[in-house]
Amino acid sequence: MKTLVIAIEGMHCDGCAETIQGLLSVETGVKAASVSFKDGRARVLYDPVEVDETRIAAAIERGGYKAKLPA
Ligand SMILES: [Cu+2]
Repeated sequence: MKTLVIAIEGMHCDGCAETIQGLLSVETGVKAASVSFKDGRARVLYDPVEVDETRIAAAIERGGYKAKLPA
């Protein structure tokens, strides 16, 4: 299991964070996700066999937000 902390742009309120949390939690391989509007980022616990960072970022962007993978 791996943890990814990913910066997110475009959240306006706690509702946005909840929306993203929902998108992440249905992604295959994601075991847990917590999104903070205040911090502008998500912490995602995932199984690297089932999903990778690119797909996690894509799940966030499906909601209309911008995800920035750590360099
Ligand atoms: Cu919002």
